[in-house]
Amino acid sequence: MRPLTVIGNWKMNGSFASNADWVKTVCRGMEQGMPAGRKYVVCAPAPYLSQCGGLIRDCSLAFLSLGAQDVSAYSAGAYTGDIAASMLKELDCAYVIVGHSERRQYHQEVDEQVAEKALQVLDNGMIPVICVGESADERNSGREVEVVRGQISKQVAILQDRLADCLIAYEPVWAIGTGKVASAEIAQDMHRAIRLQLAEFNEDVASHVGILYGGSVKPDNAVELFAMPDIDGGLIGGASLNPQDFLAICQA
Ligand code: G2H
Repeated sequence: MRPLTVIGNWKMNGSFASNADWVKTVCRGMEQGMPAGRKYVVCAPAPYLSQCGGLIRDCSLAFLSLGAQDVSAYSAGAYTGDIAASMLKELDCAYVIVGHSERRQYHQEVDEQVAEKALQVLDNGMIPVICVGESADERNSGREVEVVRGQISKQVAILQDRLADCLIAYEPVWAIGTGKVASAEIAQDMHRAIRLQLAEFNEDVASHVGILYGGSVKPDNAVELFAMPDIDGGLIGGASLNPQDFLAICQA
């Protein structure tokens, strides 16, 4: 049984004051009781990981963890501005997003690099959240499955069986921050396609790997999405900035 995982991705938002409010509000809400067997993660911007890690530790809820939004593909050395996976581990991160479409779009990240980042995360005892997804043009020309298959096959080639310890996030680029959520059926179809592709490689990996949906998830569409058999949770951007909306999605 795969646990439902809900990950908030604050992207480049926050301040010391608003982060403290957010974590306190979410912890207070979660202390009232949450559905059993789920995992919740907040991915804060790198400069705030230490602060958020401390706040999360203080509320000591076993199901709430800290995550980062990116990591270096290298372990250490002359890579100005990069952050090593070992450093994220020291800051108490348990999850790291890799290959988000905004990294691919604005920083020209490619699949091989994304897989190398995932390896760094795994080697340091954390869980990579590997993002894949097609653009609007790719879907409109009927190539969405081919594009996502291409992204997944590069991950399989490099990560092999270690994919069983990763999460995959299907985030159609046309649904990210646009308010255009993929219907639960469209999302389920792609999640199924990803799982079947993984099963071609290794059935065990396919049945273990959690596949999250990301792209304009809100409290009012989360229930339907999370009810789908191959959707194992969500990666939440805009709606995770509001602690009440994040709590509502976590309870969906
Ligand atoms: C997709 C998602 C979170 P949003 O990027 O990663 O963002 O929910 O704002 O579409």
